Amino acid sequence: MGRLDLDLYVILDRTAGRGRDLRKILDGVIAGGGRLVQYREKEWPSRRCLPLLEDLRQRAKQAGVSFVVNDRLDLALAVEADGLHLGQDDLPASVARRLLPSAMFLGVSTHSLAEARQAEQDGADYVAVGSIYPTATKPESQLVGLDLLRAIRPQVKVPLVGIGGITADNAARVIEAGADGVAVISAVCGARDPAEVTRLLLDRIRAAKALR
Ligand code: TZP
Ligand code: MG
Repeated sequence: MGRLDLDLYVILDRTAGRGRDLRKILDGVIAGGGRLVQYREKEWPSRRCLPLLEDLRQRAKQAGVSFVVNDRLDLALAVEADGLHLGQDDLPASVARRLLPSAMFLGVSTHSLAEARQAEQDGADYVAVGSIYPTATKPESQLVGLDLLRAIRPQVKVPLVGIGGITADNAARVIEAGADGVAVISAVCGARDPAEVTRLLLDRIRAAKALR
């Protein structure tokens, strides 16, 4: 498994893109210097996802950008993604770890210290923590705030990624609270200029990391 650059993790979500082609958004992310993207589709059945997913995977590969599939192990395997990301209601991480090729990395969403510890024990390569801020993208997500990041940081060894309501205006605070990177959906998928926002987020995140 190559090293993962988790500074900025851009999640490509069709709904958040509000009708815009995810390929265009991905091209913007690549132009803005993004190094890690995820494909997230909450409505379409797997077969319907596949043509778009294959295109996105190909584009990411050509650009040397790491590519993760959310929720669905079968699709992650089908497109030879670099990784799979699972939540607390998906296939258990321990089971996914057993089924994934060892070169593929595994990420897990968590909302408590106990879940973060369990994810690490189950073989997660990074742990996402959220929702850090309120978000309309996943309104049902538990609001955990920066305090949970601060609590988890000394307790797990794997990298932590903050998620939920993160923008260029608050990304630095997430890094200061102990995250190794931030994950965003609407900040980029909903942006008029995804490349510009990607650049700005990366600048702010890297500046905050340099100060630690
Ligand atoms: N998990 C916790 S909050 C969230 C997910 C998938 C949504 C993040 O979306 P946004 O638009 O970056 O707030
Ligand atoms: Mg999930």
